[in-house]
Amino acid sequence: MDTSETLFEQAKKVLPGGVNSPVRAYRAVGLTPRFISKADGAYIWDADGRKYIDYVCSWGPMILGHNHPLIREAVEKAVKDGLSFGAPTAREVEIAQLMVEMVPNIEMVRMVNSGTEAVMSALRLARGATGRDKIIKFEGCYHGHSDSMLVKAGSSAMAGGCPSSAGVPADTAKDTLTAQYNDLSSVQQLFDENPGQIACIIVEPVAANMGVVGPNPGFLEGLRTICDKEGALLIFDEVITGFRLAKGGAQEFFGVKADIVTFGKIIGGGMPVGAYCASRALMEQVAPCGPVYQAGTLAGNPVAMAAGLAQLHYLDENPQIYTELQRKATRLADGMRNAVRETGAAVQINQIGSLAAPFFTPDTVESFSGAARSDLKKYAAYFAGMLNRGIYLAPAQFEAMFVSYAHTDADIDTAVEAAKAVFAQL
Ligand code: HOZ
Repeated sequence: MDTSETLFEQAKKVLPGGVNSPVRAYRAVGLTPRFISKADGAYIWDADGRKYIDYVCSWGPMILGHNHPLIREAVEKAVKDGLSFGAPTAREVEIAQLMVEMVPNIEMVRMVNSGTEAVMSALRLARGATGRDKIIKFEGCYHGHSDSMLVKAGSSAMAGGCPSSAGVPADTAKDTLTAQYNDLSSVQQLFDENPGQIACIIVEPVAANMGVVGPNPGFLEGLRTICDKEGALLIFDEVITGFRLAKGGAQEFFGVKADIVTFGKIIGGGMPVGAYCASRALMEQVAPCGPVYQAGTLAGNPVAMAAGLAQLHYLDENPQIYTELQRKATRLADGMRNAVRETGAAVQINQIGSLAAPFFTPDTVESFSGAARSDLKKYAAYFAGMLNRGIYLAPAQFEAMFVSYAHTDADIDTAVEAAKAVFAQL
């Protein structure tokens, strides 16, 4: 039988680095990646037959846990009617209506196939609507792999040593200005230096691709004020926070209005889906209503829509999920903080809603520079220790831990106990 080791050897011959997405290669932690054979609820199994408690949750979308019966049944039913039509379907209308109802400040939705595509299209819309070329992003925030977003990016781009990717034309990169997360003066300075030229600010409302760093009080509100004053648009990239922090995502959680919101895999229940959403006035700038072109055969794919609808309906109808997610993640973070105190390890635990991350530094982490000070060797040791104890985590520091509705208190306590044992050895 193939093991993770033998599969990785074969994979390296036909896939760059043996993977289809860099962080999965485990280079940041110096191990052989676990090849996954199945997942159910809060658990994931590797090709070697080992079972883990999963705190990656497919990087967020499995908010109800893996293999949820309602989503699986919706997919099975949809598959019987055909896999792809490249034509409108009733389900697209239903999911858009549901999203408009659940998410504040959006009136229209355009479905795409991933968060990367959603962001790329949202930026085009912002540029088309304002007639301006420059955009502001934050160092260490990650918005997928489109050219203009691979400038000082977080996540695996940062962990892999290429936050500003080769292959991005200098002419493209020059229009991406970078500010510091949680530092409004760095944003205002860019507007002052580029008067009337900045189309939008794009931000992860909770920076969850540099570990997890929440917005300081007033930061998101300040971005809103600056955008209003400067005639720029505010884009919330809610690929991670959307439908996770609250039904209405970060806009609802923090009470700050965005002009354009992007979503990713969570609205497909884990299937490849993304969307960008805004007011009618903005969205009617998009073709075929307006001059901003964007298209895709697989956009609104019927099977993906069925999965997404099942997940979003469930979230909509069961608002207690958000209270429970908050409670479980707080239990996890508080438990890990106790483990830090008891072991005397120099570790910070950040948590916002059902997102959490440890940083291996004695100082509190409220910024990209703070996150970047985390000891990456210690993260690698922590990762290996946790994996050996049956806890499946993101194989790089600059990612988040995701808690799902399927995690039980016992699952959380097992992770806390594992962390305590690992912290004691750091
Ligand atoms: N860097 C991505 C998550 N933030 C990785 C996703 C993947 O490899 O699947």
